[in-house]
Amino acid sequence: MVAVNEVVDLSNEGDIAVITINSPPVNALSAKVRAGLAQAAQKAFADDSAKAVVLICAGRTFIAGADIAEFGKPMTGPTFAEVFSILEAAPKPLIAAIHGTALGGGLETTLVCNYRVAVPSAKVGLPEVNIGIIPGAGGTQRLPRLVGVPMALEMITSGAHVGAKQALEAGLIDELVEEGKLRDGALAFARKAIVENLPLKKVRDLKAQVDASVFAEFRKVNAKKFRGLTAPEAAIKAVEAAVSLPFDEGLALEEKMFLELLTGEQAAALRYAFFAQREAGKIPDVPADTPTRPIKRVGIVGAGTMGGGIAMNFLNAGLPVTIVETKQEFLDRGVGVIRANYERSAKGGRMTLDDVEKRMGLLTPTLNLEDLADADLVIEAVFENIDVKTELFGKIDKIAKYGAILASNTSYLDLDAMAAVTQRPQDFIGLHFFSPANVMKLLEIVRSDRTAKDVVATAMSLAKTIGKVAVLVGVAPGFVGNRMLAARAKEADALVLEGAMPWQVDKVLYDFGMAMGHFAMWDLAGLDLGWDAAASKSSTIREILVEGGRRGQKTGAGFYDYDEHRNPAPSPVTEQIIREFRAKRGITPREISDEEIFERTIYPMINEGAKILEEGKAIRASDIDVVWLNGYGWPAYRGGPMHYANTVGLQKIVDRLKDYEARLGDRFKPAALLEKLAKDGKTFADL
Ligand code: T1G
Repeated sequence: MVAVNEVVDLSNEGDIAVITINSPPVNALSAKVRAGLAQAAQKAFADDSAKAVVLICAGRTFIAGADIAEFGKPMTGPTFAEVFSILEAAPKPLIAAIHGTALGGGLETTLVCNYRVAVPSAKVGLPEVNIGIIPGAGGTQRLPRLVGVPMALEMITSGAHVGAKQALEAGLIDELVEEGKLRDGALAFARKAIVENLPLKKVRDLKAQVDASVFAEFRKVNAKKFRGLTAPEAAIKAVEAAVSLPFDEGLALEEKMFLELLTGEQAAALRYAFFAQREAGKIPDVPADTPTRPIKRVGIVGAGTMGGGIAMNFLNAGLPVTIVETKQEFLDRGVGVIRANYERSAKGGRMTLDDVEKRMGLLTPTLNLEDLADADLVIEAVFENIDVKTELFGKIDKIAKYGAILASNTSYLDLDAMAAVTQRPQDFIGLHFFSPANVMKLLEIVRSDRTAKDVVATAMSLAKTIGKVAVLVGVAPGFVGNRMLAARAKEADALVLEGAMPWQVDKVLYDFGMAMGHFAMWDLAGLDLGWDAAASKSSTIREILVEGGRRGQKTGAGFYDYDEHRNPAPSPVTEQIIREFRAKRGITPREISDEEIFERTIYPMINEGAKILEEGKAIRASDIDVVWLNGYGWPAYRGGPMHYANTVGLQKIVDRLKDYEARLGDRFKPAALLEKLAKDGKTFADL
């Protein structure tokens, strides 16, 4: 075995040369790896004793792409094109041996090899659009030639990972080898290539043919999904070139578009979001090796919408769940909803009926709180009322075993008050799921001053187990997401009073890229969320709507009117209610510009984010962005509210807030941290 450089080595197994890349954590195609790979290949190709060459990676995965950390910096080392032209000119069979995830430049590397073998657990993909770019090393030209245009379009514009079995069926992989025996399997394939003198197949020599109408149809079908994004359209154009242009011209067009996107704002924002999500998992005072508590059985109190959704996360992860309700009818309804959700997934082919029964088999419904005595984690998801919750935790504290973690799913109530009624505040934490809890990725993990570090570590790792993006936040009303949402809500309501219509406000947010406008979001969540009929006195427009039976999408009417397909339309009824509401309060409506709507709904959120950082209720600004990207439909290509503020410039935001403060009051007063950063010419990224 010869070390070509620190991350690539070359060895010989009889008459087969083996190039091994070993560059943790994911063998990214960094400058060092590119240089080592080029040198190793040239050596192996020049070695007459080697009749074939296997390219394999050490560690947990094959090359998972270019090194994203190198983007935005001057490129060093050989280019992808230089390395790939060496590999593609292999004078003897070159076989890529794939395990883990061959992604982006990693999959492109295999496409310049003659053959690809993989273990069944491997996945392949071209996820570049997820970071605002397109494959830049031939993927848009070679993949359509190998798997056909429809599949290539789907893979490149979705960034989805494809399993090895499906890749084999598509001709992307030539052979599946035994799980855990990749090296042996690859060597056996190489030996077969030598013995059977298999041809030196080059993907670039294949033809990509398709009817041009496929592209028009693809654009039409995905228009909504690609809204606001620049990379998917560039990817479609590149694949079109794979059909219409000679290979090298298509490659040149791909590279041109790749470089344009790479230096663009969307790519910068999406790259930021990529690393921000990974950074969120790191807690400065809770080292990665902090021992965690074993979670083998979960207890959930409350089988309503949230309780049921939360339970599904653990059932999906194979963890047994005991779910408690106060009445049999509530329990039956809750369990029924869980089963119906699973059966719908099975009907959609996303799981088998056997999977449904396996998951339901892990669920133990009960009316008996004592049945939680052996749970390692108990999560309450009952009615949002502090008295109800503290009384419940008083009971759970007496039942739950020593070392069990007690958690509340509250979305804004005082966690410390709940922990204080137990003898074990150190075992108490907030697990704030988002509705629908089995779908939404975000999990706000709320740490109180008394929460033990191993409880924090356990919650953070459990979030990974159930496929959530976890963000650790401090105890404050509304934590991070809802607290900032409240700042936006205050202005959205004020703007409607002053003269705007809900659909005007929503259009501004939607055009900015939000998944949904503010009032449309309320209609989805239900205008009666937290509404108390007894206390309702027509004191807000929302109360009047609910009193009139307009509770949102579920009643076909809320701020908007909805057709049978739940498509929203501005409502003359709501408009009339708003006009009367203003008149009753002597408010003369005024024309409000979209720009004012934008600034007054977004800048106070950013200002609230700065206050959250000042108070230490979030570890870093990028955590706040991860909350908004994964829980509140903030457009990923804008990186999140704090990143967006950096792109606008903090001084401009301070100036605009001060202008509104002078006109509308001190609720717009810039946070001290925001003012200081602006004055120092800094951004939230400098914190
Ligand atoms: N570059 C640099 N660092 C990377 C990386 C990459 N491509 N992928 C992962 N990391 C780091 C990550 O930041 C983390 O670091 C650690 O590895 C573990 O990652 C020419 C231009 C591979 C499926 O988009 O999707 O190729 O936080 O926590 O959950 O066309 O990482 O520990 O310090 O995510 O097991 C295309 C991106 C690049 C794949 C593993 N490739 N990576 O997931 O671990 S563009 C991608 C992933 C490209 C070419 C173009 C995932 C993963 P740290 P992790 P994981």
